[in-house]
Amino acid sequence: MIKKWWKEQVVYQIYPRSFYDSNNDGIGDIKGIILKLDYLKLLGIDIIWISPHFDSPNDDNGYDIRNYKKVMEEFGSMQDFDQLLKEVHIRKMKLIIDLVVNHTSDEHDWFIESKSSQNNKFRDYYIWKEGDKKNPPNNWTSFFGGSAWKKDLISNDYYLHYFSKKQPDLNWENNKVRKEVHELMKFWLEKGIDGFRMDVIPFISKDQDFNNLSKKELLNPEKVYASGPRLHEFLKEMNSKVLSKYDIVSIGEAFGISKDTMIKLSDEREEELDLVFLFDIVRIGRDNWIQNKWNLVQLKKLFKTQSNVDEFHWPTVFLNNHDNPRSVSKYGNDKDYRIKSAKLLAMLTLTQRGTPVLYQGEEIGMTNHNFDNLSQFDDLEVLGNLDKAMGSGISKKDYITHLNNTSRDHSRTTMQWSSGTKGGFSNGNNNWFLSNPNHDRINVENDLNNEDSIFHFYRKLLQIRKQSKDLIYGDYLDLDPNHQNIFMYQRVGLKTTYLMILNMSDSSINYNFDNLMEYSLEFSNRNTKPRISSKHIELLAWDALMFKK
Ligand code: ISL
Ligand code: CA
Repeated sequence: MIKKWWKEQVVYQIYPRSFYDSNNDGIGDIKGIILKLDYLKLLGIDIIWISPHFDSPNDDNGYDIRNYKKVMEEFGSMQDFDQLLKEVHIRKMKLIIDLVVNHTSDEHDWFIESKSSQNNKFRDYYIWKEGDKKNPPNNWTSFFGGSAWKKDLISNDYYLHYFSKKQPDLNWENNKVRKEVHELMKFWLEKGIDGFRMDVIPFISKDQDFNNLSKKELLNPEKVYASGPRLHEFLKEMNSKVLSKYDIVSIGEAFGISKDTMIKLSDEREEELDLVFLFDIVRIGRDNWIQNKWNLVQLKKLFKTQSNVDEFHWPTVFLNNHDNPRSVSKYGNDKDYRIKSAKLLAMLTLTQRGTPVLYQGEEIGMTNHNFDNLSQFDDLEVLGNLDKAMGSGISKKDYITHLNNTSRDHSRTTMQWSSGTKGGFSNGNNNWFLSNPNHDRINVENDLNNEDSIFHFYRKLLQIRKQSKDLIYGDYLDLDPNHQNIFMYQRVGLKTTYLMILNMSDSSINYNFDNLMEYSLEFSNRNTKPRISSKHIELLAWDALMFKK
């Protein structure tokens, strides 16, 4: 096992728009992040990942970039960014940025040129095809609804867009595009950033046959989009020309990839990417906007698969991000056991094998929002998928019920800093998005003042993790993969073995376990000591216990 700084550290994702507004215009900004760095340092964060901070018309909140070398005006200036990087480094933390290069905004200069005529020298920067009579070139679909092709009126050709029509896909077959990407990466690396999170990176290589998808493939087009023939070649090239020249971390958002692709992408010997975000866990039971039932046995299997590839693979561990609902609402019980179950999820995230990635608000147990009408949503995906949802025979009301479990907007409500108006996110009165009204109880101020809070639980666990290489690098062993409610696993290090027992249910359980007497209790989310006999342990609802020997 090769030791690396990014295996030992913990990442915290910031969605800048919703994090903290320093100038009261209702939009979170870079200065706002700077003002909260001490808070993140206190929590024990090492690496901060910010969602896109580049100039953008914000069709998809910054995942549609108009200019890669300019900061989004609402977020501040390049000077503010440089200041952020400096302040992060002063505090001995690291900063990674979002690299969105599968597509640009349709307002990027390259696209404006590209669509201006068929002979333009930027024409080949994007993917243009003639239609098939009156239809688009093929039946590929966009994740935000409808065809993945849009007809352009100037040349009557169609361009490809896997996401919104304002996010045209770049043509990676073109050497010049790849050079531009390498160059813009170097621009930010030369400033001293510490790495990239790479947006939908497996989609960059397109199968040049552009065949229609089968009915089955249409249900999950990401699986096809993520298996382009030149993906590994493009990543190896990027690695040798750019990444390998800096001591940084690369994390690929690996939406749609197969297990084999995952194994190759993040194999240390292949020199492609350091880490990947896999979606099996965070999207367990998901089918578009529908959340189906799932169970703990399935979940445990997914953890086992990603942890036990071999010593050349290092996973990431996360239960939230800006595209998914809040973890305490999905995996915990955000009603009767919000605090306790959020602490259990903290223990799960911070004691698995892999680099933990936390998401803003997770550390105080922020929950899903309760939406009761379509106009309350901001995400373009909600309206984008409306026709398809209606076409599947459900009512608007049902669609909203589903979205209350699945919408990306749950994670985008503004950060809850205090019990004040709008949760202390901004002092203005024109916020870009909602604050969850439960900010009156759930907020950073409360958590900081209470030693028993979710925040302090994360903080203490992060300290424990930092002090033990065995907890970080130890082997992962699921001791009871078939239990329906209990997740019990070991991390077996060179000197110390850790044992975690998590009761992921609302019931108390008298659990049979033989060798507990050999262990001592290291940390837990209980106020009282659990009763342990030579053969049993009494577990209360949502107990999370860490033992060691
Ligand atoms: O909503 C989804 C698919 O229906 C998500 O799973 C998401 O689109 C997918 O994970 C890719 O996400 C990334 O690229 C998108 C952007 O909207 C997301 O915010 C980003 O994380 C396009 O850039
Ligand atoms: Ca602002």
